[in-house]
This record gives sequence, structure tokens and C-alpha cells, in this order.
Amino acid sequence: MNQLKQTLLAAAEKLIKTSEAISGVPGMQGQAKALRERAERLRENRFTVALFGAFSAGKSSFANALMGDLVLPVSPNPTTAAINKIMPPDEQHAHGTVRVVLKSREVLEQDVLRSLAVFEIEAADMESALAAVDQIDVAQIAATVKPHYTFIRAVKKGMPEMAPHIGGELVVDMQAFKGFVAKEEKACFAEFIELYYACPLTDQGIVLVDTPGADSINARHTGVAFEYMKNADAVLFVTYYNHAFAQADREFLLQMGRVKETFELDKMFFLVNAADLAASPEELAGVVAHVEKNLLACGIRFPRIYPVSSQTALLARMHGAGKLSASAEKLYRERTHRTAGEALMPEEEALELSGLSAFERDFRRFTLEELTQMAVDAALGEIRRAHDTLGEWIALAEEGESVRQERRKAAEAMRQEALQLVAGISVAPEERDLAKEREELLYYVKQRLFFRFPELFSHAFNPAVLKEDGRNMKQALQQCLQELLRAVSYDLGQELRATSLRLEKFLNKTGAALVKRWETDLARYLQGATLAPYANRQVETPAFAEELPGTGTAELQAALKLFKNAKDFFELDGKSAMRDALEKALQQPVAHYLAQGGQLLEDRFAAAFAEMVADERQRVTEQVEEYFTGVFAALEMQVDIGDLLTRQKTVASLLA
Ligand SMILES: Nc1nc2c(ncn2[C@@H]2O[C@H](COP(=O)(O)OP(=O)(O)OP(=O)(O)O)[C@@H](O)[C@H]2O)c(=O)[nH]1
Ligand SMILES: [Mg+2]
Repeated sequence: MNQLKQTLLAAAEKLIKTSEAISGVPGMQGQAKALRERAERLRENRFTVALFGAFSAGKSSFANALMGDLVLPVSPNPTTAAINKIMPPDEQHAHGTVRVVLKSREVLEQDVLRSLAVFEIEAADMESALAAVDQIDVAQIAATVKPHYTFIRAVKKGMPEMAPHIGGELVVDMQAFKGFVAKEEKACFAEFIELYYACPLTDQGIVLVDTPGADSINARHTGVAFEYMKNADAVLFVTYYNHAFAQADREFLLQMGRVKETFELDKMFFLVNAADLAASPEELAGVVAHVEKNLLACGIRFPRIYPVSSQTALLARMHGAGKLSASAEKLYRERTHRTAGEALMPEEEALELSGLSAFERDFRRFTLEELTQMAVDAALGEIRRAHDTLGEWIALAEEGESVRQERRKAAEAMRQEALQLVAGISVAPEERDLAKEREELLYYVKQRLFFRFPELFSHAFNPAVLKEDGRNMKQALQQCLQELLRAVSYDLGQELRATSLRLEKFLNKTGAALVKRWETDLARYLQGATLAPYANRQVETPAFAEELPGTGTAELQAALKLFKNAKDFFELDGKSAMRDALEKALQQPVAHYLAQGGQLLEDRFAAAFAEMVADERQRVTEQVEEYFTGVFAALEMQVDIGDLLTRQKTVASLLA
């Protein structure tokens, strides 16, 4: 068995042994239960590793290299169109089983209507939307909105076959799986796809999530991507050797930069794929430096960057497994510089050459020493608490009869006082701090947006779209405006999601401080005993609006009228005049958007805060009750000191 799984199972075993050692001891039932639950979580532990990157960066190729086989379809064109989870097989899902979860009718309809709206076509429902797609003049579509068109076309094409399955799920085999992943007309119906597949990676309990190429246009996908960014145990970001950073890359990395300090660990790994294309080590170093510079511009410092050739690595693994076809063998020889007469390069050597080994070494260290260690440390903390509580009961029981009598007299009053203390603590200051934090964060969101505005504007109103080559300039300007509005609402949505994560962190910090405060205040009642530590909770990220409110105003349209011609716009003052006018016209919509989003955050976090305090109060109350149950038992000599000592020895041995 592999080390990762073994470490977790060993920790789970210790937890179970501890819970057995304290079972039946008065005042330790809560602890015994918590130990068992934690053991269960460790046994079923899954680490999620999410792959991100632009279209055709090689995410799927890299996933294949990690798995050592051609599992996911890859191609030079946009390929992966749905989120794919590669999971360890389990009792219900044998190796090779594929579960396709389809979008609901409402979700699909919304996606279609939203994409259609980009072309300023309104439709009442899916049927009329699909009929309306023929009205779109393909020649007039700007590159930035093309994916919307492709998406609606795909839905239309796939509808006859997929209609009966909408809202349900399908279980298919590996062959059909490839169609679902790669064929847009099928993939556009899928919410996500799960492939149960046994390989060294999944054997460790790792779930690998392959995502479609970053495409900031699909707003719903942004929310899903954010959840993975937030919850994944590791995030692997893939860039293609000689592709410049695309806008979508930047958007993703900016978001990563915004939220990274809320993570407990640095969980990001950056892969410069197709490193086999490097003409020299110097050129490769130059590309890595370029990636590093771009990351820094997104606020990501000290990144772990690995140049890799996914293709060479996969070939190496296939060679190791004796699965190289004749044409693959030829490529393998080329990549490893072995002529036809020479022996093939051994797998390990080629993996080293491909750069994959260097990544895997560091990644293994990360999963074993950092991720796993956190779980193991928490487990040891609970075992230590059990050990200390036993010590407390032993000390009480060992006291002379007169001391015990004294303590017994005082104990009931102490118990009452302790419980009152738990109930009485006021959290009003913390609640105010949370509100203040929210206000401050929102204030800076607005500042940053308008600071970034010139960049967003230049990106939307660019010379490629506003080219006077006989195209309909009025329509082109409208598309620019749509793109700008999309970019602004996208940026704001991302900022609010990041804000939500910062507030979650703030909430958890407050929770941990609250439990510490209780612990300090309770110290004189609980003697040496400690409270179970606060466990971080997750707050569901609100679904923020995808569009700016109130953008149908005459003010925005008036700004577009400032356009005279491309020369005036790009070479004279035209561009800055329009930018200033649009910036002014957008003040209100942005303020409204943030007010709405702020309200969502307020509601969500007020509820989360109240729930957190109530839960923690309940948890601490139970611990106080339990503690005094133990105290009374020990004082009444209902316990056998010899027996407690044996139990404590068992627990101590588990800590060694
Ligand atoms: N030379 C070279 N080409 C590679 C390498 N890895 C991937 N490619 C090629 O890059 C193209 C894109 O690879 P994919 O793995 O499909 O990329 P992706 O990121 O999954 O793409 P989407 O799913 O479309 O977002 C394919 O043609 C691959 O053969 C590599 O290490 N070296
Ligand atoms: Mg792919």
C-alpha cells in the first residue's frame, strides 16, 4: 500500500485505539465519539487535486501522464468541455465506470438564454432560443463572444439525442466517456462527469479534477471553478510552453492571487507544459522566468514552477507498461534522443528527463508532509487531550478523602458557574468587527475595480474588434460595450467571491478566539483540562449576480456615440474621452452591484456567525457537563485508579 494512505490509516487506527481505551470512563463519552468520528474521516479521506489552465495548455495530457495511460481525450483543439473527476473505484462503482450527471432543464435553459443575450437576442424559452440562433450573423461575431455561439450551436445539435436524459444521470463505459468529455454537443449537457479509475494516483485516495480550458465567459463555470480553487487540497495550473498568457489565464491567476492568503497551505503548483519544445536550456529558463513574472503580476510570489513534457512522461510510463505502439515508440526515441538501433531509454530516466519526476517528488512531499501532517497533528491533539483528561481523573481519585469531600462540596457550584459563564459570554464586539471587516473589504473592491478599469476598457475596445474593414461599426461598438460590461461584472463577481472567502477566514479566526476565550475563562473551573479546539467551518459562497444592474441607460449609449472613427479613437483623444464617459456612467451600476452583493454577504455571514456561536456554545457546554460528570465520578470513587492508570498507559503509548 502507498505511504499516504498508510499514514492516514495508521493515524485512524490510533484514534480508534484511544477511543477504545477511554470507552466506559465516566465523563469521556463525548471525547470517545469525537475520536471515532475523526478516525472515520481519516479512513475515508480524499484529497482533491484540481487542474486548471487555458485551452489546449495540456491539462488532460498532464493528467494522463500522472495516471500513466491515455485515459482522457486530448487534441490540439478545445477538447475538454465538462468537468471530469477521476475517482478511486468503490463498492458501488467498479473500475471503468463512468457517471455522467446532466444539467437540469432550468440550468441548461438559463445557460442558453444568457449566451443568446450576448447577441442581443431575447428568447422566452429554450425552444425559441435554439430557433433564434440562426439569426446570428457568424461573420460579425467578435472572437471574445464566439464561445457563446459555439455553445448554443452545440446544445442545438445535441438536443435530439440528449433531450430524454436532461436533469438525470447516465452510467456509461469508457468508450462513451470520451464522447461525453470531448464532444461539445454532448458535454454541454453535462454538469460534471465522474470516472472511477484505479491507478497509483487514485489508489492513494486522490481525486483528480480535470477542468475545461479557462473561459471567463461562462459565468456559471467561474463559480464552479472558484469552489474548486477554494476547496481543492491542491491546485495545479498548466501553461503551454510557447503560449503567451491569455486573458483567461490572467483572470484565473488574479483570483488565485486574491484568495491565496486565506489558505492554510500554499497549495499551488505551476506547470510549464510541452517543455520538450525548448530549443535549449537557456530558452527554457527564459520561459520559466516569463511565467514567474506573470504570476508576480497577479500577486503570486515564490511560486513552485515545473517545466514538464506531459507527452514524454506519458510515453515513458507507457513504455514501462509495455504499451508503446510503433508510432509512439518512434516519438519516444525522438524525445529521448535514441536512434532506431539503440535500446529504449528506461522509464525512470525518461521520467526524470521529462521533468515529471521533479514535480512528483515535490508533490509527494506536499501531500505526505503537509496535507497529511495537518490531519495527523489534529488526530494527535485529540489523543493528547484524552490522555490529559485521564490524568485529571486519576489525580482527583488519588486525593485523600477529606480533600475529595471538600471538592465535592464545591463542585456543584463550580459546575453551575462554569455553565453560566459559557452561556453569558457576549459576542457583540465580534459581530461588529465582522460587519466592519465586510464594509472595508467592499470599499476596496470598488477602489480596485476602477483602478483596473482602463485595462478592462482597452481589452474590450481593442483595434482588432474596431477595425474599419466594412464591418458594421455600430454593432461592433455594442459588442465592445457588452464585453466591457461582462468584464466589469465578472471582475466584481470574482472580487465578491474572494471577499466571501476572506470573511470566512475572519469568521473562523473569531471562532477560534472565542473558544480560546472560553478556555481561559473556564480554566479555574476545569483545572488543567482543555477544550476541544475550534474546527474551521465553511460558509457557502453566495451566488452573486452575473450582470450589472441598470446598464440599459442612455448614458452608456451616449458614451458610445463619442466614437468618430478608428483613427480618432486609437490615435487621437477618442479613446480616453469614451473611457472617461463610460467610467462615469458605470459608477451607479457598480455601486448597485456592490450593494446587492454586500447584502448577500451580510445575510449569509450574519446567519453563519449566529450559527457558529450557537454551535460552539453548545459544544463547550457539553464539554463542561461531561467534565463535571467525570469529576463527580472520580470524587465518588466510582472509578478504579488501577484501571485508569492502565488506560492512560495505553493512550500514552499511542502518543509515543
Ligand atoms: N509537444 C508537446 N505537445 C503537448 C504536450 N502535452 C500536450 N501537448 C499537445 O497539446 C495539445 C493540447 O493538449 P490537451 O491535453 O488536450 O490540452 P487541455 O489543456 O486538456 O485542452 P482543453 O481540454 O481543450 O482545455 C494536444 O495536441 C497535445 O498533444 C507536451 O508535453 N509536448
Ligand atoms: Mg482537456
